Order: sequence, then structure tokens, then C-alpha cells
Amino acid sequence: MAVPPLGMIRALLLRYVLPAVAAVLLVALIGVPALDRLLTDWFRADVQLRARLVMTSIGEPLGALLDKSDTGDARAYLSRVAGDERLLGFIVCGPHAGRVLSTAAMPSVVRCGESDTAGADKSSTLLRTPSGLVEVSRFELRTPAGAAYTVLLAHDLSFIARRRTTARYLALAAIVAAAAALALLAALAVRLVLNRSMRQLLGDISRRRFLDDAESPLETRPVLRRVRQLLSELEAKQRLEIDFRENWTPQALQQVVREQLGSGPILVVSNREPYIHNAGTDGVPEVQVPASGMVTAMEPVMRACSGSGTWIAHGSGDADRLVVDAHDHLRVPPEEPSYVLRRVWLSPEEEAGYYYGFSNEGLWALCHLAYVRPEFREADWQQYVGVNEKFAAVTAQESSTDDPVILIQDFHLALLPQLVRARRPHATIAMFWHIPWPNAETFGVCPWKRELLLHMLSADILGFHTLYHCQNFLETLDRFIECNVNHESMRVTLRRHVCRVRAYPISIEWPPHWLARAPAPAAARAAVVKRFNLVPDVRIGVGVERWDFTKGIIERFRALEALFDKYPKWRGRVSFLQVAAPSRSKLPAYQTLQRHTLAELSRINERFARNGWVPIILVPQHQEPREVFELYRAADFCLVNSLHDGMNLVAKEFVAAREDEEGVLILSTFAGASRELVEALLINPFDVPETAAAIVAALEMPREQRRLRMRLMRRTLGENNVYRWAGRMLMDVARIRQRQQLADWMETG
Ligand code: GDG
Repeated sequence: MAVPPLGMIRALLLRYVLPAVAAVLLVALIGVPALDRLLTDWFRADVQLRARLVMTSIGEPLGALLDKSDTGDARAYLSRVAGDERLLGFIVCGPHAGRVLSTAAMPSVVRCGESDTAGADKSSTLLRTPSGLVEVSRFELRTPAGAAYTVLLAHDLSFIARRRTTARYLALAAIVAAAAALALLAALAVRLVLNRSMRQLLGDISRRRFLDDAESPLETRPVLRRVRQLLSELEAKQRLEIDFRENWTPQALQQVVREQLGSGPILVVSNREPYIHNAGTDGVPEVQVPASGMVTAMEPVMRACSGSGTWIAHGSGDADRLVVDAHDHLRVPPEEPSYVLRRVWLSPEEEAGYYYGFSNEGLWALCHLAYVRPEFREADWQQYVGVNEKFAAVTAQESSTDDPVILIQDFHLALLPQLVRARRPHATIAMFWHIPWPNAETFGVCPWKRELLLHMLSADILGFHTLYHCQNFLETLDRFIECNVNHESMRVTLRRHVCRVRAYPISIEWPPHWLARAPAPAAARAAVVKRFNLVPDVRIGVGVERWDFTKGIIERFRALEALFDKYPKWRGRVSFLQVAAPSRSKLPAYQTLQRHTLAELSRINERFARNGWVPIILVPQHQEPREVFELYRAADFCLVNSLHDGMNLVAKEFVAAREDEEGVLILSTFAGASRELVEALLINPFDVPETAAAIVAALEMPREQRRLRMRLMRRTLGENNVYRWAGRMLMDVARIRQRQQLADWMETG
């Protein structure tokens, strides 16, 4: 049997038992003497009435007998009358208080004269005798002959004491019983109120309303207010613990998953897969890690949650089908498999409409303020809906439990929260939006804005990189959707479902595992100089991107042109290496960008190149991560001048790659990363001269300053790594699940 905790026992004693005992004592102290008095008075009144009756009936015969001067007959007569068990006897007194006669059992304290009485009433006196209380009643008697006598009747009152004792016991028993009943009733009432409050509370929790609405009528119920307050405090404490946990490692994340989420599966759903198999030159499938910030971030998280994860993604490689099993499963990473990759197949039409069309020409252009007009076509939208349905069906199929944890990644799958919720109502769904969320006016041009927003709100958590993106999202809801938006707590209630909007700044693994076999910075520099045929002692700048119009590659080239124009001393002394991994090359906007980039590259290089020195070297192919990290380690500066970027992980990777504390980061203020990496040289990418000046500042920065900036940024990143990003989100997921579980328990009794 479970032993109740001491605190609970103490609370019970203080709240119920002690007040009940006090009430009993109070009633006993005041009530029992009062009851005694009351009983005595009642019985005396009874006895006096009885005495009067006796006297009325014996007055005449007694007078006649006394007139005969025969006291013997009168005594005999009175003795017969006194046979009653309570009537002790009679005394007949003469005119001068002399005793005329007395019956046998009359107590000696009863006398004809003034008696030692306890009562003030002359007609009735209470006497204490050794055998108990005696009530003496006096009556004047006038005989038929006119003689005057006083007749004293003594009644035994000892029965009052007996009855009083019995009554005391009964009264005490009644008081104790009443107090116990009252205490019980009070406890039952409290329990009833608590139960009802808890049920309401848990009903609210199950409908995701609890803690969600500061103006809620819950505020008016004290019990709920207290519970609400306690839960808030607990949450705040947990959040603080997470925020101050500096050393986020894969093990720490694993621990969070194990302790907070149990052994249940975690499903990650994204468009891009973490490993792509393409047919190699000899026909053997070759594995490639795609150039994708989402993959860079999620992959280490999946490895850390090893054993409990399945990643569902589009199988986009031309050899992808060759390496999966009958269930389209494959265990990855190839070198050390630790989780399952489930591939989803799309037809060319689906890919064209859903991926290239609606996702990239529509949403990507819509959400980035890079001044590329978004394209919205009905046919693309239909494909987008169809593919989201397909992903939802696969997700449901891969959920081995009723209540899986599902982490949906990015704008390609915006409809998934609702489509999955319809199939798995008890799932805990978190969706992370990897790109910026624009302001309401900008988003408002999307013809299917309402559908997108409504579907997204079925998630339990919607994550963005920055608070600014969260606020834009909430304002967009305010503008276009009928729902309750609480801007302070960042909770949105729609049809009793609560969706929490949160900023989770994404990051990279720390340290990146690619560094384990990376050459030392000096060796990396030598390798890069050799690989790209650079002039000796040249200062190296790098840019690593998907070839995307949001990344500011052309503006970057123009800033380099401005550098060589305005600061000619740097001609021949700086080369810039730009990796541009081809991306979405089928789309006109990307083809135009590529043409434009190549044209600017030729123009600038033709202007300045001399004696084997080339100002800008473009690497227009996908590079292996190992090569990317070699570049980072070889560079004197890294230029990240995105026109608009959710976070930008290249900036973070560059910092992570420089444990030698060398190298300068130049970073766009329009990249989410600029909120954290404040020691970078921050620039407006649209301001070409400013960017050129930043390059000069980077090249001329004193060593100590370089090192201090890098050290500070490395400290920030070490703390805010991707395990922290995932850990915070999963802790929030766990909290939602625990509350749901509590609500379910209460509902099922
Ligand atoms: C989206 C958001 C957000 C690049 N070229 C190659 C290559 N990369 C890798 C980089 C880096 C990743 O791709 C790019 O990450 P970013 O964060 O810079 O950008 P997006 O892909 O646009 O990512 C972005 C991110 O999602 C995460 O939420 O930060 O704002 O736009 O890891 O190293 N990798 C390889 N070869 C290349 O040629 N292997």
C-alpha cells in the first residue's frame, strides 16, 4: 500500500482534524455546563408541579386528620402517600415553625424553620444532602377547622445527576459525531470542488486551452489559478535549466529523448533526404550528402537519437531505389547505420508541381525578400496538396504507435500537420520552418494563404529561427485567420486546439564531425592553394552556397569588384573562392541567376586578372563536406552576404571550423545568424561599398581582434549548437505529451 507523504498528513491534521477537535472542546466547555443547568431546571420544574398535584390531592384529607388532633393517623396517611419512589416524605409544621409530624424517610436537613437552601424561591428550595439533591416544596394548609399549617414535601432529585451524566455522554457523543460529520463533509466538499476543478482544468488541457489564454475564465477560479501558476513556474524553471545548460552534447540530447519521451519513435519528415544515392560512373550507386541547411542540422540530431528514429523523405537520387528494401527502408548513415531512412517516391509531374512549382517558385520566392516575384499556379498547388497527402499517408504508415512524435521540416510540407493529425489524432506534431516568415502584407499575396495557415495550425509547435519571424507569423494569422492569437505567450487557439509558436535558432553539430579528419589550417591552406592554383601568399576569401538568388552571390562579386576598384593595393593579393552548388537548376529564375553569375564573374575577372592571379574563382559543382571544411580552414575571411536567410549555417560552420581562432566572418544582417554571431563584421548586402569596406576591415584586422571575435563567436556556438536546438524543441514536445497523458488519465478515471 502506498504511504501518504508526511506533508499531506500534516496538511490534513492542520486543515481538518485540529479545527474539528477545537470545535468539540469549545462546545464541551461552553455547552456541557449549560446543558446541566438546563436539565436541572427542567427536572425541578417537573418535580414542583408534581408536588403541587400531590398537595392538591392530599390537602383536604390531611386537614381533616389534623383537625382530629390525631397526628398518628395523619403520619400514617402521609407515609402511604410517600410510598412513591421519588417522594421522600412530608413534614407538617405548626404555626410557630414547630414540627407537628414527619414521615420516616425524611432527611434530617429538612426543617420547619428557615432552611439552608440553595434556591431563592421560598415555595421551593433545593437542598444538598449526603445522598444527593433534595427538592423541598412548601405549601400553606388551612384545615376545615381553620388551623394553619405548613406542609413540606421532599422530593429525591438524585435521579437528575444520573440523567445528567447520561445526557452529558449523549451530548458529547453527538457533538463528536457532528464534528466528525462536519469535517467529513468539509473534506468531501473540498474534494468535490477540487475534482471538478481538476476535471475542468484537465479538460482544458486536453483541449489545449490551459495556460494558453491569460484572459481565460480560469483566472477567476482560485484553485485553477494556483495550479496554473504552479505549472507556469515549473515550466519557467525547466526552461531556465535548458537555457543555462551550456554543454549540449549528443549524449545530453539522447538523455532528454530517453528521459522525457521514453522509448517511443521519433519521425522526421522532410522533402530533402539526408543521403542521396546517384549512379556512379561505373554504375555503382554513390552516396552524396546534399547541400542543404536542413540536412546539416537534422542529420546529427537523428544520429544522436540513434535507434529511435525514422526519417521520411523524397527519394530524389537516380539510384535511390536500388538500395532500399521491400518497405523502401534503408539504414543510414552508410558508414555507421543508426536510424532508418524511408524514401517516398514522386513522379516527375509531382516533383515539377509540388517541388519546383509551388514550393520553390511560389513559397521560397514569397518568403525571401530577394525581389524575385513568386509564381503561383493552380496546377502546382494541386500537386502540392497531392504530395503532402502522400507524405501524410507514409507518415501514418511509419507510425508504429498511436501517438508518435513527428517533426515536420520546412515549407514543402506545410499541409502535413493537419493531414497527419487527421490520421493520427494523438500524435505530437512539431513543425520547423527553415526559411524566413515574411510580414503579413507580403504573405497575403499567396492565393492559398488561408489553407496553408489553417493546416499549419494543427501542429502543437511551430518553430521559426527568430522571434521576428514568429511575430510576422502571428501577425499574418491576425490578418487572415479567425483564431485567438495571444501575442504575449505566442499561443494560437483554433477550434480549441492550441499551437505554440516558438523561436528555436537552428545550429550545427559541435564540433562538426567532418573536422575529425580535416587537415590543420596551414595544411588546408596549402592544399587549397594547390587545388585552385592560387598565387603564393594570396589572402583567401570563401563563399559556400547553394546557387540561389537569396544568397547574394552577384552582390558579393560586385563588392569584390568595388574592393579592387577602391582599394587597388589589394589587387593581386586577394582571391575569392566561391562554391556554388547547383540547385533547382530546372527553374528559369535559377537559370537566369547562373547565367548572370557567370557573366559577372567573367566581366570582373577580365577587368582585374593578371600574371596568373584570378580575383574570383567559381566552383560551380557540389563539393564533398570534407572539401567544404578544408576551404573554411584555409580562408582568411568568409563572406556570407545573403539578401535574406532564415539562419545561414555556412556562417556557423566557418566559425566551427576555426579552432585556431583565425579568420574573419563577414555576415549579412538579413541572415538569422546575425542575431547570435554579433562579433562578425555585419553588413547590409544591398550596400556594395559597405561590403567592400568590410572586406578591407577583415583583411587589415589586427590579429588580437580577429582572435577575440572568433573566440567569442565560438563560445556562443559551442553553447547554442544543434543539440540545444533539438533539445529545446523536444523538451517542449515532451511537456505537451505529459500534459496530454495527465488529461487522459483523469478522463479515464
Ligand atoms: C535553409 C535556410 C537555414 C553548401 N554547398 C555545399 C554544401 N553546402 C552546405 C553548407 C551548409 C548548407 O549546405 C547550407 O545551409 P544554409 O543554412 O546556408 O542554407 P539553406 O540550404 O538555404 O538552408 C537557411 C537552413 O535551412 C537551416 O535551417 O539556415 O536559412 O535557407 O551546411 O555547408 N554541402 C556540400 N557540398 C556543397 O557543395 N556537401
